[in-house]
Amino acid sequence: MANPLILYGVPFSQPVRAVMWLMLYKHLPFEMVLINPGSKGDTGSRNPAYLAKNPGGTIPTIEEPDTHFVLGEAHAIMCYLSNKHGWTDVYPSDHQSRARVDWYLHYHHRNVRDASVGLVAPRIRKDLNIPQATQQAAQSTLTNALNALDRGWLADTQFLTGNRVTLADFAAYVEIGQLQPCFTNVFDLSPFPNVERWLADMQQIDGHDVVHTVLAELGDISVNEPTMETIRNANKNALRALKLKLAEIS
Ligand SMILES: N[C@@H](CCC(=O)N[C@@H](CS)C(=O)NCC(=O)O)C(=O)O
Repeated sequence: MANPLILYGVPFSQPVRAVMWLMLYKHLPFEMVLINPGSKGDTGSRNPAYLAKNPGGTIPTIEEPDTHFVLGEAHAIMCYLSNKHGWTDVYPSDHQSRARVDWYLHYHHRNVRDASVGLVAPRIRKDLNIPQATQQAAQSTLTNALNALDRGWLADTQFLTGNRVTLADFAAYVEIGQLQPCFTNVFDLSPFPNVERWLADMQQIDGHDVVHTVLAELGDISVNEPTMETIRNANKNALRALKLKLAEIS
């Protein structure tokens, strides 16, 4: 049997969660190797050993132990795995349907991803010292993106690109989902009813609860910001939950 794929990252990272969720959803066994974003330590994303794998120093990265193939960027990873394993349910083979998924995946980076920049990272990644003006700009970009999702992408379909869940939905949910009252509770999503309906549907998708253990553990951070110890424990408990799930699917 081939050695399982390695996923470098931490469960708290949004793009890491997107990749984790896809692999759990498709029952692809993997091993998670902890890499702390922003750290220069032995297990840090800015350590030379990790930078040799991913020069940008970001998580996630995957590595195939048998071929030594290494790949960074969550969306590139999700597309690669879908192509490799023929997962055409989540990444359709029809050119136009696939192009719509790609459309969202490209759109995501400077739009929906700002949920983390504007609302979550400032409370969790104090080391980044994200300026107030950047946070405000990111919140305004996020609001525009939520309007686009609510009035456009999700106006007539159950999921972002149609009536089946695709890579686009995994990528979007890990950003928007983290804001909900059941998790960090840092943004009012009630002005976006189609987004709220979609969030509820995404919660029913296999793997959701395991992947979001870290957020359930962290709880509401809207009033009191979590300590480093709380964040570490949330990641630890999430890893424990992940290991149990992986033992089930391996
Ligand atoms: N576009 C990248 C974004 C990855 C990213 O920003 N990851 C963060 C953690 S959520 C990171 O690794 N940051 C490194 C740092 O803070 O030095 C992807 O989707 O993989």
